Amino acid sequence: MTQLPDPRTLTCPAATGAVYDYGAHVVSWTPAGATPVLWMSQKSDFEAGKPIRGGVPICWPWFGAGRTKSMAPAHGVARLAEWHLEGQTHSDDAATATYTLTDADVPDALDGSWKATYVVSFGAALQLSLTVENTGSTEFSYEEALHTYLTVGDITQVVVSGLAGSSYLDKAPGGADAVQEGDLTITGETDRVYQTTADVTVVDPVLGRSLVVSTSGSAQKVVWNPWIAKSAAMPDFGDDEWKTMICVEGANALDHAVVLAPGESHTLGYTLSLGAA
Ligand code: TA6
Repeated sequence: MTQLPDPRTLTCPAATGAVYDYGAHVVSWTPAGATPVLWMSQKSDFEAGKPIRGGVPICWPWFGAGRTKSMAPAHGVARLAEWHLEGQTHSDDAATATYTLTDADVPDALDGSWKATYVVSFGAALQLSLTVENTGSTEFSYEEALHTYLTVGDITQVVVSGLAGSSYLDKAPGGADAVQEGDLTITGETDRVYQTTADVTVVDPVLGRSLVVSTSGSAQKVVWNPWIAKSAAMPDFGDDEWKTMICVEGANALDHAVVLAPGESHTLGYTLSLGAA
């Protein structure tokens, strides 16, 4: 397998970040004066053809095994493709990179002609924007998620707020779909697709910070922690790494897949920022 070249590092007075052209995969973001915010497995692969276990995988044009529950590779092809760097900008407030990918690059992604544009902005907040345009003459639909891995001090002490009252699909073994009552705490394998557009806050008393996830053009938030057994079953995930991570994703999946008529486009926006301690 081919080891990836080093990621691009983007720096400005407000933050530093790193992103691979492969998958347009953001692998780190550190606001000025803070500790790194994105989580990365110490056992992740960094090889063409394999997913990177951490940072912000782009899940597109399907989520998980897709609506048929038989799609492969998991979470689609965008995170395994070589995106094209179209440009970079630097200012005091943010360093940005703009990537594109088209049907010419990944012809088997979906039936149709399309162009994806992904803008990454490393500043006091991490701002991500995934726009897909239907450049063809036939309608198509797709699922998507920005599958962000967050570093926490101790998952058993984390409180996730902002989900109260939202219904969720529970994908964990033995899970039952329900409505979230109050804040969410993680006490086992947690794999939930919440129907909500609200901000979600991860309160981390150990690191003394909170992380706020805001989205636009996203019908769902996905919250995932693999806990003990699933962590042990993943070769690119350390057995004890579940203790210091949580995924809070912005998504449009399942019955909230995006449908684009010819000429239409859709943007999924994801903003991660440091909140109060
Ligand atoms: O977003 C949560 C999830 O769908 C989990 O079910 C788990 O499979 C996770 O994504 C990781 O997926 P990956 O394909 O990166 O191993």
